[in-house]
Amino acid sequence: SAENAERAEVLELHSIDRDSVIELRRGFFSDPPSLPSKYFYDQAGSVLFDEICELDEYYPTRTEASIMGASVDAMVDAIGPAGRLIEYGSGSSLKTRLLLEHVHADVTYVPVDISSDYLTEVAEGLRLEFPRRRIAPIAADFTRPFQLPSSGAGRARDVVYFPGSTIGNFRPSFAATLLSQMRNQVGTGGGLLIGFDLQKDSAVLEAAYDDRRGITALFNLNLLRHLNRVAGGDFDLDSYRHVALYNDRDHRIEMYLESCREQTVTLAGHTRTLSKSHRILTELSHKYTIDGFTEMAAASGWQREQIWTDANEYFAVGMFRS
Ligand code: AVJ
Repeated sequence: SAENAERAEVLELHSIDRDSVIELRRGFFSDPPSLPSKYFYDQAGSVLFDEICELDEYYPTRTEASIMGASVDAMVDAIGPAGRLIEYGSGSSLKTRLLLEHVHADVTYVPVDISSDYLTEVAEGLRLEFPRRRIAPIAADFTRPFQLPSSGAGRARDVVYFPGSTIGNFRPSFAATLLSQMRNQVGTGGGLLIGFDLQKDSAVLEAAYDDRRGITALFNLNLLRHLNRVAGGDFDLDSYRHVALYNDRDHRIEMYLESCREQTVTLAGHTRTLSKSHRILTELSHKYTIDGFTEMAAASGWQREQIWTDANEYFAVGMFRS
């Protein structure tokens, strides 16, 4: 019935929290409109992202994995007999398992993720795979301040692990805020092991974010399907096209969904008009130089200890100390 449909809609709208509704409205009902990248990762989006990682054009995942594979011993030495290895974001990846296989036996692994269901699943899987390792998940949105349980007296240092160049998705000012938050969490002497993507030929970058098979386009459009489901959206998926451009001045890939016609859209209880060719910003992916990233980290209280990169210098993994 209409009443049930309405009740379901209200429920759906409440399947994201109040802060997220406010954040959505603030982004979508301003100009230019934007939508938060975190909505890429529903179940379908996570599957599409895994497919992206396998694409010929998408170099970051395999390059980072090969850097980690080549230098895992040095990384594990740099981590030391840490108190905790705190991973910001999921934690089911190949890179995580590589580290868990090699780090000191007493290290506790602390995955931090916004989705507590996903976190439980990941933790269960890892406990089966690494029965002797302590695994202590924390359900939290790492883009907001959150508390780590105290590590207890006499524990070795904590190290934050932040792979995947996820740091690149944030504007440099907010990336610096996150780096400071991490610095405060681990305290003096703590560590940061972080992956970041490097500046390179714009044709290589644009191909990585606009692949021939159109998987990245599906990934981008899926964000609208997700918002239709959880935030009362009525996006018509057929009337947007995927756009990925390298912005040379700000050193970043910008992903958009471009409206193919004039249309009105409702989201989170409000309605707006999009004109033909109007672009909705869905993702930024910043590309750094090693020196530029080191400077940003230093300004947030991190001293560079070591940088590992690949032969093409496409990607970098850095170890920093606070
Ligand atoms: C997982 C956020 C690092 O920015 O390269 C891949 C996401 N977007 N293709 C990136 C993404 C389009 C990816 N990160």
